Amino acid sequence: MREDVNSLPPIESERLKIGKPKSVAAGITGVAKSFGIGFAEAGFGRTLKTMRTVNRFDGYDCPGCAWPDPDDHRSGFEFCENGAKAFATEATKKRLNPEVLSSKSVQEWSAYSDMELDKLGRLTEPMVLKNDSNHYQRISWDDAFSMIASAVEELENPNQAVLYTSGRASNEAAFLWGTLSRQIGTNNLPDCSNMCHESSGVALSQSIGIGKGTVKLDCFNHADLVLIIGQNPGTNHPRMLSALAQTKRNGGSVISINPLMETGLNRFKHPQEIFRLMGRGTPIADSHYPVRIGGDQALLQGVSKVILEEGNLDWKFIDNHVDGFEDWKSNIESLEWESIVAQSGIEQERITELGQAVSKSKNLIICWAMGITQHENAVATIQEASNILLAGGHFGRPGAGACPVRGHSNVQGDRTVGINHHPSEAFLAACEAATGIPMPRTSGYDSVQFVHAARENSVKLFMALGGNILSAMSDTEEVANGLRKIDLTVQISTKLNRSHLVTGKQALILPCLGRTEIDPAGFVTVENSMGVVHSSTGKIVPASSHLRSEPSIIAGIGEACFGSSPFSWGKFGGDHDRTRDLIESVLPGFDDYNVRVRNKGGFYLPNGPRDGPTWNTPTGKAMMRVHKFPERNIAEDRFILMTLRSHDQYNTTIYGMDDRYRGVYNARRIVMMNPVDMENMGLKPSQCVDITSHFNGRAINSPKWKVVPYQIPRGNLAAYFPEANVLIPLESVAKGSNTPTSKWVEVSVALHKD
Ligand SMILES: Nc1nc2c(c(=O)[nH]1)N[C@H]1C(S)=C(S)[C@@H](COP(=O)(O)OP(=O)(O)OC[C@H]3O[C@@H](n4cnc5c(=O)[nH]c(N)nc54)[C@H](O)[C@@H]3O)O[C@H]1N2
Ligand SMILES: Nc1nc2c(c(=O)[nH]1)N[C@H]1C(S)=C(S)[C@@H](COP(=O)(O)OP(=O)(O)OC[C@H]3O[C@@H](n4cnc5c(=O)[nH]c(N)nc54)[C@H](O)[C@@H]3O)O[C@H]1N2
Ligand SMILES: [Mo]
Repeated sequence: MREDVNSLPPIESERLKIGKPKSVAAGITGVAKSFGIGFAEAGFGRTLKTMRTVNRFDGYDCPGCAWPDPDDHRSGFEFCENGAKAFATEATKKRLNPEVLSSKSVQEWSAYSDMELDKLGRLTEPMVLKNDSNHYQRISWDDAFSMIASAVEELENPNQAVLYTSGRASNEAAFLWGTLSRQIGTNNLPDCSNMCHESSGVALSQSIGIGKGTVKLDCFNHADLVLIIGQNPGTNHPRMLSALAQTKRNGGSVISINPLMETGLNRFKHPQEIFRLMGRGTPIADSHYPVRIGGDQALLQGVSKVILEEGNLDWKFIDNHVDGFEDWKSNIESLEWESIVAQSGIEQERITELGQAVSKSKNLIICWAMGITQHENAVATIQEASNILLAGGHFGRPGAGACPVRGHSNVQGDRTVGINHHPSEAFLAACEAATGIPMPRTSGYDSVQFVHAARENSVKLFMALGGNILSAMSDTEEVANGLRKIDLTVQISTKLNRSHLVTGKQALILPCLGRTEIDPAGFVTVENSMGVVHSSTGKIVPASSHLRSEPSIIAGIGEACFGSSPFSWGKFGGDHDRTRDLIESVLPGFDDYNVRVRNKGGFYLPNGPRDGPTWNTPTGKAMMRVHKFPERNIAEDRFILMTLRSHDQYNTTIYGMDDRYRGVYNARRIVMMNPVDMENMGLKPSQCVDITSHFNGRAINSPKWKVVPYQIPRGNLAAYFPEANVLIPLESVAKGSNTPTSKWVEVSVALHKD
């Protein structure tokens, strides 16, 4: 056992510098940063090539986020500062070759910070960590595949295998991955969306019969009101700011609902419109509602109260398309303003203003992301948002609808093509017919259930198609305990991260091509946040001649495990057209996949509420669902902590130490606190505190966080993940979606004593 491998990043003595939060996003600094990062990591030639081809019709899909590109035209450069960081870290010239990787033990590597691990560069060859060793060593592809085949053979039951997916995997890779899992005999397919937009999928499926958003990019040209709830687009979806600027230019309004006033929502300078960079930028949000963390359900119910009072509802739409209206109405009417105000932290007058704006809107878009989905009451909150959209009839016409803004660039596509721990019978039956493989019918584990199972010794084989489950999941130490009990853990990945160090008894690293790189099997395809399926063609020479594409690695594992009957694995992986033919034969909406995806910009998947509206629900109508407030009793001396992203990270990949827009420099182990709360506790800026989380009688302590005074509601705190994940108890999850409550952690804070 290798318990002495650090599952948490080391606590470094960071020289925190606190500046002023920025009032303008992007602009000239953003452009300079984009090029600077590229040149430093990837060099001049590779940078220009990656920058010229990203998000072009014939180029590759930016691995940064799932925000769509325009349907009909593309500018010379379709990327943002943070997209540039994402492809520069992939196109980097640095290599972590077998000699370097095996020169240190996993214990030694684990003393490196997450940023240092990433900066070691691209993995170049398959590596194995044997159970009698602490050093990775080289292994051939064939031997690696045989090891996996033996592990599969040794399973006492197929549900001891778990196949994780991170949302960057292409449709082709994801479809084959799901097929491999089901041929092993399990639906144990946890994925990053379990920690991300699962709540949106669950909520929207119940309310409107599809677990996806219902708007197109062009809708932002026609909306008269866009609500941005619990999302930080300036950092995480910077290209979205161009769409919002367009809404504004066309006379629409944008309202931000967020405990923090995030940079980019106040002012934004379009980085591609170089001549406008010197101006003051476009103001985006017309107003800002500093809701208390977790107060959105109450706020939306308050908005609903106003809408009902104003009476300006789309009665015809409600009559024709909506069930549950009367129940919703009486629930909302029964709520007291006093508790709405107390829960949301927003005054009644301000909620009334917001409600009136929503009530007047003819074309309303509601956008949201992690500030909503990672709460105990996430599903309820999203359904309140969808009730508001239904009351105004904001479906089935351009300029309006629901817009859950996805994270990973293909997380939506992965789910569409079968990365699902409880797949539908229709999908399984179609897969069975197309592949000849008998499909398992019992539901599998999601990410949280996987960790529980691993801790209970019920997992023998874990394989990950990308990602970093150790650091991305809640309760880091418990995830580590689980991983260590597994016989074999396998990472298919581009870069080393902590999940390669905290491993099972044996571990494999299978290095793969990234998005930016030339794949001899042709282009792959992805689906963006708006349901457009399009191609992605890598353009640069691969980091190493030993790398294989993800589909070819999966086909290699499949063949080693199961040979070529009934499913001829050997035919896949070398020609992605074939995999697309298979997907077409299984899934509705993919007709003529290989032809239509070669059209400029790809094609839209069918979307009932958008195209009809039609509703794939048990009653054939959309459903207004009713919710009470959650019971919450937070002691006086406790805080609610949210964990979020800095401007210099991509999930668990740390690019740099600054959070420029929030004015936090050179440090990540910080906690943002309201200055009045600081004063009450006698805390000074940069002072060190210990944080303890509390849940159902369990306490988890995490030492040494530096305090940053910040405009955040009183009683609320913010810290960065993955560092803060250790504080989030595994049991603290969203009702209905089982998503860790990364934005709601009850904590106490005490001065750190050395
Ligand atoms: N550069 C960059 N881009 C990324 C990523 C990245 O790490 N870096 N990650 C990608 C992924 S996978 C995802 S899912 C997305 C994530 O995109 P976001 O959801 O924007 O990411 P977070 O940093 O988690 O920010 C959540 C926001 O919600 C707010 N918030 C927190 N709690 C509440 C609440 O209770 N109510 C309200 N109204 N707001 C709240 C926070 O203040 C913050 O502004 O970004 C994607 N794009
Ligand atoms: N506390 C807290 N925790 C969170 C969140 C939060 O807001 N707060 N957010 C959650 C969210 S929204 C998400 S989506 C998850 C993210 O969870 P994951 O998707 O598991 O994590 P990432 O950090 O995105 O994974 C990064 C790793 O993917 C690998 N990789 C990169 N590119 C490729 C590729 O092209 N192919 C392959 N095979 N591998 C590649 C690299 O090895 C890299 O180190 O984290 C969740 N965790
Ligand atoms: Mo995400």
